[in-house]
Amino acid sequence: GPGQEWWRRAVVYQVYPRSFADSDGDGVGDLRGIIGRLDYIAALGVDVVWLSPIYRSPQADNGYDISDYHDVDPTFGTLADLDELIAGLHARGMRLVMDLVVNHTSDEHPWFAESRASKDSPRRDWYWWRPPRPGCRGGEPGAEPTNWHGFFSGSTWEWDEASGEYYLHLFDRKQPDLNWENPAVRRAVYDMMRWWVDRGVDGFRMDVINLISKAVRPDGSLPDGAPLPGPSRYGDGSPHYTNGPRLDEFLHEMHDAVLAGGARDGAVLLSVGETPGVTLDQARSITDPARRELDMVFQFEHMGVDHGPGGKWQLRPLHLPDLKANLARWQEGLAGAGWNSLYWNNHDQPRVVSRWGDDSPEHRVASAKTLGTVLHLQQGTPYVYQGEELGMTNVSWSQIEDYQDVETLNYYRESVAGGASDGEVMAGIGPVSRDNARTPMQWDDSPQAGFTTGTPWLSVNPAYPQINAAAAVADPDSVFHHYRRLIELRHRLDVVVDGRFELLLPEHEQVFAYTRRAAQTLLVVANMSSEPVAVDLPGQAGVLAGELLLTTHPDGAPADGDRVRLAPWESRVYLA
Ligand code: ISL
Repeated sequence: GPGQEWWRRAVVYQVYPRSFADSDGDGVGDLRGIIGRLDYIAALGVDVVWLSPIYRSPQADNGYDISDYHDVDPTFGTLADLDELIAGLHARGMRLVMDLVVNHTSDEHPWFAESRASKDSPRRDWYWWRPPRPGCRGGEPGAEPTNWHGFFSGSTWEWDEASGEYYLHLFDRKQPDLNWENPAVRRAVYDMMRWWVDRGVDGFRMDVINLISKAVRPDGSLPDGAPLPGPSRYGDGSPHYTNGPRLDEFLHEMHDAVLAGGARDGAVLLSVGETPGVTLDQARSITDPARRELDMVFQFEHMGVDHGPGGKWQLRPLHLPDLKANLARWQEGLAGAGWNSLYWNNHDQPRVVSRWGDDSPEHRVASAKTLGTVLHLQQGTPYVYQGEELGMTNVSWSQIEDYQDVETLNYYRESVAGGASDGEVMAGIGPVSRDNARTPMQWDDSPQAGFTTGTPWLSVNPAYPQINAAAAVADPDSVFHHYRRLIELRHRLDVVVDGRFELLLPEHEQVFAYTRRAAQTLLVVANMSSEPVAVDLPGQAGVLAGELLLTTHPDGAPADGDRVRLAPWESRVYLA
């Protein structure tokens, strides 16, 4: 019944197929590569695999630009391979969540080709076509229908000379936005989703799903955004397309049309919306079971706590109290109301051990484990991104030629064209580029980390001789086995699923400590720094005298009353 859904106790593992395992030596990961590694994934103990897009695609954004929703891209394999992957997961008691990218398609999708063909095309209205700004000539700078700056730099509008109008693309020009105002578009999406459910998928991760409703005016026009700081000629359009006026309505409709039907085996489906810019109130409304929209969302506030004034390209050192305050706010804000998803990493974020841990040889393992501990024992559904369970690190290449990611390349081009030096721009890109997450999975210490027998599409991180799956699986003290134990705790203990979260020592700059309370009490205390620390946890002497369930440092000093001494990056979990 409601409140008892399987995903409340589940842990999800994200596979980015291009970078996971290459079975045929072409340098790009594929479905047969994943099939060959299912026992590895199962050994971690996860319940679900979320597969980043494998649909047919020109790969302008590594598959987040789809040209056929009903087929597998030949780079990754065939529909038969996908069926085999689903069967292989199900046989091991795991489920498959597909990435659903329906804010936009590829410009090579037949829907868009038809839409673009002429102003009178029956599919014209499936996308956002608008004339140039009044008094302007189409194609000239400033003639765009709105001043919006795109996620991947430049304008969100592309001029189409042939039909004399612009089309909207919040991301790359090869990713035109679908017009969700048109009911035929929505029906086509729901039909496609049901087709995948019938094939055996168990849920959907919905790409930028809170961008599907745009704040269109009755006359069809879209509002300009406030000017961006600096010399940019663009504005911030995000208030006009983020969490738009019809978002709840569309999600509810999708729920009734697809999600309510459940999976092929009769279980409930898992739905998680990727929602950049979502507020706690909106997330509460989207994930409130009574509203029947989505099970959970990926919020982004905690990913922004170390952004500088220039945004994601200007990372600053983390101020721990900011991160704790943010996560605690979401823990409390969704408790008993909606549901949290818990993540440090995905294919868009730098590696957390390099970002908020300490990736030096001395502290890498302990800091990766401790980051896992403080995240996994919160309330919600944890997501592990491939390689996170090994403590994989950033690459931070210094030359733009080493990078492949469209967001990184466009940002570089736009910044250098605007007068910034190569050095300045590269200093921003190194620690944050999405390619940090996309270097090939490190399987063993053989050439190319065992990812491919050919030349990998993106260079392997040179750290692979030390950091790889074979070494981690063989070492009982590895990050891998620590993650496995964390996952086991969630499966075993109701308090991890249901316990009420309370943050301790909110202002402490080194220690992350919290309790979870239900019939039992769980206490997590973690040193999030590379210096030793001693703290008092007033009122916690009882649970500190309880069972030490999990620790990064088995030789650590026992708690003394409510006082705890922790080595650098030491974390402990107590149960009473
Ligand atoms: O990378 C980001 C945060 O650092 C975001 O700007 C990101 O582009 C945004 O969260 C949306 O991401 C999703 O949609 C994109 C795709 O490129 C990403 O890989 C995907 O996760 C467009 O489909």
